Amino acid sequence: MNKRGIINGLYCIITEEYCLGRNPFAIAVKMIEAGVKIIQYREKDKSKKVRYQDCLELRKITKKYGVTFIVNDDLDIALAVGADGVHLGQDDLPVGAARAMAHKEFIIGLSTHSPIQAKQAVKQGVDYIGVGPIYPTNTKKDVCQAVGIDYLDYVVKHINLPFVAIGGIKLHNLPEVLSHGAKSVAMVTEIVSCPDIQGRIKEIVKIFNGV
Ligand code: TZP
Ligand code: MG
Repeated sequence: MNKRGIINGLYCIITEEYCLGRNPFAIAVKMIEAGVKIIQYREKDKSKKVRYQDCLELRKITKKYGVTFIVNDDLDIALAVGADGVHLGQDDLPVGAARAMAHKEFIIGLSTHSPIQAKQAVKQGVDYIGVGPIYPTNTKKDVCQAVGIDYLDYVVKHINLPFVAIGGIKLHNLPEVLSHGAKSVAMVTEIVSCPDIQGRIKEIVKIFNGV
């Protein structure tokens, strides 16, 4: 797989707790049927064994449809299930250590919350960065304060890396995020907590397309 351009459009993150009691695998299929090309698995409270089993199943589904599959935090699980990449946080395994264990095409993403972290991410050789939280969100329990659109503006202007804007992004503020130069946007609750996942994704895609 060619890593360039992989971070583009809607980046969906699945966390079962926010899925309104629905099966996360069925939700993944709905996302894919609606045209989503990248899915991240993000579970903070499940056991490692369950995370591994979930990821095995999601890898099967995403592979069948040619969808990029990223595992949050767990490099070992990502490698064990043959995921396309891992998304690391500032306190996770350092990027260099992760890179040393991964194959050439493996995608490594890193959450960043400040210009300093973005510049370090460039030096560390990540494939993309997360930029946020742009707006306040309750989805990430250990989250730092919202960094606002100013940090997005900084990244657009100064950082030559693919990036995904994240944090509190909803239908109503998506146009603002896109108008500031984001080409990829990650959402958790706006999608998985919507009763009509496919309808919601269609609305989001319309906004991406400027319709
Ligand atoms: N990283 C920064 S904010 C966030 C993560 C994982 C949570 C985003 O969730 P939501 O529901 O889209 O605000
Ligand atoms: Mg993390």
